[in-house]
Amino acid sequence: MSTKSQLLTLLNENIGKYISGQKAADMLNISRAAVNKAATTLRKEGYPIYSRTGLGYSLREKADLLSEAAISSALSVPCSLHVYDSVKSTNDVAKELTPDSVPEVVIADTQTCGRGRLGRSFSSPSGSGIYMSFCIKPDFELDKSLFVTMAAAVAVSRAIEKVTGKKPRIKWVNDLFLGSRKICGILTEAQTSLESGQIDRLIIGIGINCFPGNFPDDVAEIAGAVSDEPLSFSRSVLAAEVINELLTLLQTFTDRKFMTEYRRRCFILGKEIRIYSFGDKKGIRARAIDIDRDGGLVVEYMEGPSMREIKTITTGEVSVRFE
Ligand code: BT5
Repeated sequence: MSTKSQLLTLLNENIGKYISGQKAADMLNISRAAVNKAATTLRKEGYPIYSRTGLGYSLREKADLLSEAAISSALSVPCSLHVYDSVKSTNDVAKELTPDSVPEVVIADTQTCGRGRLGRSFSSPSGSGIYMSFCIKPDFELDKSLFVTMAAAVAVSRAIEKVTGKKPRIKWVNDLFLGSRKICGILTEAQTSLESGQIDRLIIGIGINCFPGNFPDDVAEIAGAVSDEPLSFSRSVLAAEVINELLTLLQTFTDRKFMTEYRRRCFILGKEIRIYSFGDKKGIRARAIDIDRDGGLVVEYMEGPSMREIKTITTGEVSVRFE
């Protein structure tokens, strides 16, 4: 645990009381300067830490610490948890793990190199989101990987709904929205054995903006949060619910029953969209009609050489205009 998390844990355990800098330093076995630095950083991240000369530091209300203990206590399925303050990318950490009898789950408070698809970056500010990756050893073939992303979208939606009552909507294939704002992205990566066509490991990466975060300008234009009110729910409880929902769903997802819910939550069906093939900036106008058995998006082209033709797309990007 970092000094920052240690101090926050200590203050959380002593809500409303002042702990002197010296006492905190002694208890955490660090210098007073390190305590002061950690308190300043935490305050910048929005934690309500007060300091008074002669009295020390105090936290007025319980802070939302993403902690292994808090996540474990809300889990209802077996898994092996790895919780960090900061990593480059939880997907990269998860790739180094070997799932044995139970899935491995890596969770971080912030990522310094969070990834989206196609080399895009995923902004991962500290104190406001959940960045997590599942490393599982699946017993299905590579062509089911698209379903895994879709199952994850349904599982995260269920978890958010359970914890906050909000109903996220899915934008095919891997984004969750509340209103016109993206609140979650999912990146599934596979390591396969060429001989068998089987997946050795599947890494399912999920990034959720829980509360308003410190985003760069281009991301701030599109990103939203599960709740606009900081600390209105526990990130640890939401992380645990995502684990509960996803690991439960993955036990039966090949029966495709969850697809009915995916379709119901998918807000682009019936809407005019633009389809961007890789590298194409202009896109082509189409209407989203359905999602087929294999997870492909069935569209009717509204312009270009395929105008009025109905086709199924399985990769690429769609955008939709919000009224
Ligand atoms: C995604 O890619 O949305 C997949 C994101 C997966 C992130 C998780 S976090 C845990 C795990 N570890 C990782 O390193 N990754 C996974 P894509 O559909 O390509 O969307 C990327 C685009 O979303 C960017 O180009 C931005 O426009 C936008 N974006 C970036 N950060 C965002 C954020 N925090 N919230 C909403 N939109 C964001």
